[in-house]
Amino acid sequence: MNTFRMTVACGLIAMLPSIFSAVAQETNAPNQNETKEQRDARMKWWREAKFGMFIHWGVYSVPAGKYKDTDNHGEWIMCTAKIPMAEYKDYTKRFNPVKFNAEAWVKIAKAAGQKYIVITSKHHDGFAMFQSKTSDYNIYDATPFKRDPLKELAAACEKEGIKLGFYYSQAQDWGHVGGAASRGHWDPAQDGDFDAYLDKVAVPQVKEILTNYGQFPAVLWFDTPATMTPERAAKFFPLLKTRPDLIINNRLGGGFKGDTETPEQFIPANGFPGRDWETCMTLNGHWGYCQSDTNWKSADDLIRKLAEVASKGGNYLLNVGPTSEGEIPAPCVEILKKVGDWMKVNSESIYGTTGGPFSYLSWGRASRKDHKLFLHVHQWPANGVLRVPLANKVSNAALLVSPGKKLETKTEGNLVLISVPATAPDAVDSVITLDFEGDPVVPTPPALNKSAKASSCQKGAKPEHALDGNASTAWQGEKGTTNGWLEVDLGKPTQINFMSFEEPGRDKDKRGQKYELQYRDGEKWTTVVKGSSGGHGDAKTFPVVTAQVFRLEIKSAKDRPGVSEMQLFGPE
Ligand code: H79
Repeated sequence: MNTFRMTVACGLIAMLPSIFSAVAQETNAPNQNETKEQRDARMKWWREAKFGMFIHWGVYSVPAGKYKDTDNHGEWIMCTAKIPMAEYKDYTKRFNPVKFNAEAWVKIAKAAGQKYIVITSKHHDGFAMFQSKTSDYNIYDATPFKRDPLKELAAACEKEGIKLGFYYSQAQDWGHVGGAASRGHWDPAQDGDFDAYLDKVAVPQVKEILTNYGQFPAVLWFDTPATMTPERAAKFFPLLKTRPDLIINNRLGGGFKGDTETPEQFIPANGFPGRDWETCMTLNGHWGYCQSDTNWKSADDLIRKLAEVASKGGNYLLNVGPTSEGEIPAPCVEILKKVGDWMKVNSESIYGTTGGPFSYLSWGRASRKDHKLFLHVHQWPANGVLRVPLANKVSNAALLVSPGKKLETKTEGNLVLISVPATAPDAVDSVITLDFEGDPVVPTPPALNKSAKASSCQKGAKPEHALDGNASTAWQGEKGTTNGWLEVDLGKPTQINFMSFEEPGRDKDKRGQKYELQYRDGEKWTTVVKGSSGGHGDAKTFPVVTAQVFRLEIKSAKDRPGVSEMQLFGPE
């Protein structure tokens, strides 16, 4: 049988694009010389944790998304409503979160099955959520609250066995002279020298958050590296090295890769083979509290996303935005509780797992622990037979909820067929465990390394690059083009009901494509499905089409058309 192992090389494409601008200069960087064993030991708790709570809390929770006649802002309100510095600083007087209870928050995370928390210690607005000697623009000195919530959270996390991490906006700071603003300053009070800001505010504050909270932070989460250079990033290195166990994300800038890739608001098509990664997502449409935004994701959706992230080897950092009174909004608590109910029964299929061997399963996802697969069945088979595209010998199959009750299995070609009960134990995600022997052997994706053609081709960006299983190489149309097509010949008529593609990383404002998937139908092209992407590709399921030649037609692209990886699959 034709088999493969995914080798999508270290996918740089999903990082914030500005990271590309600088050449890596890491000689001085933390963890440069650690061995694989040291790294595995340092990353161990994080890799096992899989599920965390992101908390965006700051003085922006006071306006709660409203400014004059607009009500759809979030943690960016100071910038998106162009509020002058002095006026924004006035919100501190009304920031008195007396209902804040660190223990209660930690318990909400714990009940959801989350193993770690990452909270904003300072967001782009420059307001510190901790007692700071560096700047009195902080929750302890500038508000009536006069408490340090990070201290209280650190104590509660320690007590409850939850890891605590700090987000810190190192470059953007709209509340201090010289801080960066990715969309430009709007108040002359912000103008000043960026390096002086780094030396006088960002570096000393990072020192404070790294030294004043006992065993924490376990994670340091930088953001928007826009104006950082290798020299500027290096200003933080000596500090970071004082905490040898610290896990640092990839957003410091200046070419520093950090420990984790951080796709934001999307789950990458194939994860990041060879890299640790964590997708962060909102529970509604905003990170910071926005009173008008009640567009909550359902618990069902979150559970399936958690399974998807786990099936691709990542972590899921799910955000809540507490109010200015200090409460996590009630709908969030309710939804998280439902996720927790599922986790109570099924967490073995999440914690400590690695990604599964399949690029696609029509009925769900699969995570893995050594020689055990956890099959996350989202569409329960109506005929009582689950089809698993695996050529290995299988020694046991059972529902996770009834481990002692063996399910009947048989092998048919390259498939394992599992007889399952008539009704799903869980309507959203039922987990079946499957023990197998040897290394997983799965079918080769139909389009992998097949012959490709394209409308035009930028030098060195050949059509085959979109089918080579390597997301760090891409096809791109000629410079100046804003539409085009990529064609693949599968070699024989093949049943297809799913397509996904990823896009090469470029300037974030220039990404996004409108596309149609088509198949050759005699002399003409017939459209299967249409869609649009925002820089991170897209995926679509559709009724089965049997055809040999498929084409992704890019109807319009903000920059030249491009695809770093395209995949087609059919039902098992
Ligand atoms: O902290 C969260 C975001 O505030 C931060 N990263 C996550 C974890 C982030 N900073 N910059 N960006 C994300 C990318 C830029 C987003 C923007 Fe916009 C699009 C800025 C202006 C348009 C979103 C929509 C924010 C304001 C309006």
